[in-house]
Amino acid sequence: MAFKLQSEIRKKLLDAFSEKENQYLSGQTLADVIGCSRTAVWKHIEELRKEGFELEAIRNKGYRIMKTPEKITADEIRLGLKTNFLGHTIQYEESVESTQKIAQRLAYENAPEGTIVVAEEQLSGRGRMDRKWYSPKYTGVWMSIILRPNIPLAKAPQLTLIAAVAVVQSIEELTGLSPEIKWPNDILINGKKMTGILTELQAEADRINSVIMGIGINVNQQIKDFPSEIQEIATSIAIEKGSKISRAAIIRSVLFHLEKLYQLYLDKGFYPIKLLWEGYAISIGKNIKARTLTNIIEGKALGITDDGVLRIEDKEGNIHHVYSADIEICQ
Ligand code: BT5
Repeated sequence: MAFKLQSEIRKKLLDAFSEKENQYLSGQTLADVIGCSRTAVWKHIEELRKEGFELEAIRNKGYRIMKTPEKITADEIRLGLKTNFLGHTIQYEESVESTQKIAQRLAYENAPEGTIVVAEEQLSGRGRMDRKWYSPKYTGVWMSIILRPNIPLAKAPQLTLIAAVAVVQSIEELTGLSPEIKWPNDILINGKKMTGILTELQAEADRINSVIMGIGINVNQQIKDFPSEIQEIATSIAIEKGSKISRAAIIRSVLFHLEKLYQLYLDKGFYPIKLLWEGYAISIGKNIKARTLTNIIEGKALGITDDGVLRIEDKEGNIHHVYSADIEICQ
């Protein structure tokens, strides 16, 4: 077991467990190793539990680590990362309000394009329109990416679609699952939401200073890990695949695919992305209900325009262009 923790005492404690993998260590042994009382040992054990360690405590035997938290480290992301610039600057955080906030600050402070912020947990993860994004510790990919594309403001929503294609390609490649995209920003498996994307901008007049692309991927949660209000609508890769998967591997893969698609987009425009996107889109050709901020449009989803705008044909044959909405697919 390899552990990397800040505090020296904690490190000693973990080293002791590490040397005696799978064995019980008594409170007294641990107290001797770290040079403090058994009460202090107990406090550290409780802290470890809070961090996600599963520890067994047996009377007259002592403590044993049954499971370590599957933490991500910046080095683990870097190891085997095949990109030219995405993810070359990594800000790794244990617990944050939202990775978007941190990325916004970094972007404002001129962080280079491709900088990513990754957190183990978000206390106020955000969806669109200030909705909540549940981001429990050690279970998902909660990541914000700073981009600085030289494109007009009106084209910014296309970036959400690029990110969606990148995530689908990664999950397909790593797991063999077949995720689908629900316009504009949801990725579903078997009809349940596995990923959400939030694209935010820092802009002046018609000039984009930076784009903060937030990607939340449910990776290793079980159903019970979701709050009850989303248990019916949410899923994770582990639930669908039946086994856990490395979150660092997902991050590397998403960055790899995203960089390729982003370069393609900057070189050739949105059209090649549109073709890829349509291949994964769930709603196209179906009857849908689109709730925009101001009204509800019902009709058949015809596809997206070359700018990434959703086209819906209503019963009367009128074509509506929808820039932002929540989509419900009707049976
Ligand atoms: C989204 O919004 O789907 C965008 C989510 C973006 C999250 C990332 S994580 C990294 C970065 N930092 C942030 O703070 N945010 C970004 P929206 O389409 O508005 O969907 C929000 C809705 O999804 C909620 O109202 C819930 O119904 C549902 N939901 C919340 N948490 C979920 C989860 N973990 N899995 C599936 N569904 C969830």
